[in-house]
Amino acid sequence: LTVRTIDLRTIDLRGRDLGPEGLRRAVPRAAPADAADAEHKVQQIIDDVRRRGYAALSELAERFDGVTQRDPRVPAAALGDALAGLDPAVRAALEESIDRVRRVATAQRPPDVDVELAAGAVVGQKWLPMGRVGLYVPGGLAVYPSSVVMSVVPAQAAGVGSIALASPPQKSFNGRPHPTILAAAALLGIEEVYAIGGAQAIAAFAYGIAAGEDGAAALDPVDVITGPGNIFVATAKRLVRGVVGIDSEAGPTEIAILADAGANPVLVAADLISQAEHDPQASSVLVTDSPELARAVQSELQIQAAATRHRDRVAQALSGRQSGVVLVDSLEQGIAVCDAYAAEHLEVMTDNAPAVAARISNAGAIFVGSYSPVSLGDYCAGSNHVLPTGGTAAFSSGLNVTTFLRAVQVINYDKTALREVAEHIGALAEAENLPGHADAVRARFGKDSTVGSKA
Ligand code: HSO
Ligand code: ZN
Repeated sequence: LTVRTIDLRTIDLRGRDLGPEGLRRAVPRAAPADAADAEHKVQQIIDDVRRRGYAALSELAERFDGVTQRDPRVPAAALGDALAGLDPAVRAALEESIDRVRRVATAQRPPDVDVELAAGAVVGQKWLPMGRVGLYVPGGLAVYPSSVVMSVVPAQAAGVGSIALASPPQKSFNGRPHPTILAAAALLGIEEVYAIGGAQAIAAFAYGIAAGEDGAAALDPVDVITGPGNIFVATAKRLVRGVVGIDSEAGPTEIAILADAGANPVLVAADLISQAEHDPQASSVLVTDSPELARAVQSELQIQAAATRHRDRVAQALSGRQSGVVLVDSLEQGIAVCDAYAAEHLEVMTDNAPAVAARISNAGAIFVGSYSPVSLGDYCAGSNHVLPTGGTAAFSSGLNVTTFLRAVQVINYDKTALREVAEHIGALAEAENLPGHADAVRARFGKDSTVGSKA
């Protein structure tokens, strides 16, 4: 048993008055990935899939996944078999998770509105589901049936009629996605599942695939693609954005913990490790005004990390430049640091945690108090675990029901109500040198109408 020491760096901001931009530079962050190389390769894959459809997919499955594939569609029987073979304890856990996530997602649905601005002047807004969505579920090391739940349930709660799922073919499972992924899909009633991985899956969803010569049915293009993935998946999503909608980019996972002297170092260390175990690139950040807590957490980390199953991954993640302890003068400054960092997950373990949490502006999700660890949110809280990373929480949201809805405004004025604003329309149309706009209103009030003209 090789015990690697954890080298979690300390960033001491005490006595330093950095503004928001200074703080953004000071917080631990991975070096930005160089996407240029991936971009070229990914564009070639997208073009190839667009041009040659199933033939390209089959070649790419051979090349990247080492499987021979004629039709990537997973047959219904395989989904049924996977569900039948699912460990009952895992099934019960998934069912509880589905139930909780569904209750929250359903409640998230924003109400339609109708505003009567004047007599006979109504503007409404209604939320309509996307017609068809494509959900990507990563394969390889990370087999996350919980992520199937997190992607599918909000789409179902939004009322999306057509949901397709793609996950990489696995050599060890006859070229199908991992059976737990298939079982989770089956549990959720998803029937359209494809064994397609990487950038090729994103291309297939964005552009669709024509029916194959040897009987493979057409894969219809989708309106929105969501789901985490590696650099190739993320790059492909970026390249097809505009053709389809995409969710926010989910990179390596992050946890930040804002804690004061009263926090339990055993719990803080355990939670930092819990997300570090995902990936050597994962980030674990402690923000505290207590040097004593920082010291206690550092020594707890050595003990706990040595005993954890994925100790190598954990040690790498905690020792990387993307992780660290940030020492601050006050809770005030701690909050500013957390906002500058904009963590995917932020735990608040301070005195009066709800009040402190309420003052946080930037985080993908906020976990309040000692009994709301990120692991709870990953599986069973009822919140979603597909969340913005890399600071993007400052401007984007995790998966939720609105990811799969569009707001459509509905305008309904009667003649009197239109006449009331006709003059304003005329004035603005003239100011923008678009007299046809004013004419279109005037036409409604008779041929010689001067409605809307100032004269
Ligand atoms: N913490 C991950 C999600 C996950 N955890 C899946 C366990 N399984 C990113 O939020
Ligand atoms: Zn996790």
